[in-house]
Amino acid sequence: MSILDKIYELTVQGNYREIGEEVKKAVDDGIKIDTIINESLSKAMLYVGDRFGEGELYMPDMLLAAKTMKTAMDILKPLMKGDEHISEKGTLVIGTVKGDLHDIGKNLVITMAEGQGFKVIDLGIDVDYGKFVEAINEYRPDIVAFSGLLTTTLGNIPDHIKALEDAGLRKQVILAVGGAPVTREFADRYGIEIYAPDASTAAKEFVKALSEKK
Ligand code: B1M
Repeated sequence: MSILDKIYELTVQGNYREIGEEVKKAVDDGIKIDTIINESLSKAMLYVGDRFGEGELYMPDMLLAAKTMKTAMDILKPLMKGDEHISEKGTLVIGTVKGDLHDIGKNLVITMAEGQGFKVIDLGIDVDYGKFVEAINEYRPDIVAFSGLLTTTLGNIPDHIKALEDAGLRKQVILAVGGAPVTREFADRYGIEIYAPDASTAAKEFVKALSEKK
């Protein structure tokens, strides 16, 4: 079994005790961090979610898989930040939308954006409308990103945008959105400038949007 397959299997099994050792081995073998995240960790989470959706796995399985992914990311994240040639490109404010507690994908977006040299303000999960407004006033970000994993709470995104409009802040920022159920059509419907299906694309789109702005 390849090391990437092993990491995938350990994540599916929720084996947070052994994942660290394998991830370190993969890094020592020269496997790119992006590859470990995209080919093993993210794919494993997708698999676990699908089995959960089909009733074959249960909530504790999802929690263990999430804990395993977090253990792996705690090892990978500092290695990504170690890139010394990176300079601060801009400021990003990001949060998971109101009513939604999922944060693994958001945290990956943060890791990738930081890797591209962004200063990131993480508002956390289940973020209230006013919190984005406060953060824009305080940090004057270039980009504000919403992460949404639940179809039920995606409907809160227009209310997040309305809160920005009411505060007169909408035009001051570039908006971005992502998360498993989000589509380009969804972003277009609400005039959100950036849609990204995954964390690497998100970071690339952030860089592109800033270079077009300047
Ligand atoms: Co939840 N959950 N969950 N869950 N969970 C999903 C999302 C689900 C699809 C599982 C399923 O049924 N198949 C389903 C949603 C169905 C739907 O609405 N369509 C679901 C459900 C139903 C629920 C609960 C309601 C379950 C219950 O209580 N009955 C509950 C809701 C709680 C709440 O939020 N109010 C719940 C709870 C949980 C846990 C707490 C157990 C745990 C979250 C732990 C945590 O986040 N700290 C959890 C998990 C782990 C999942 C799955 C299995 C994995 C999510 C994940 O971390 N994926 C998930 C199944 C799935 O997604 N297929 C599921 C890995 C991560 C790397 O991917 O988050 O998609 P993702 O992020 C990607 C992209 O989407 C993108 O980049 C990331 C990296 O490439 N991206 C962005 C994300 N945000 C972005 C922002 C951007 C750009 C890109 O900005 C520009």
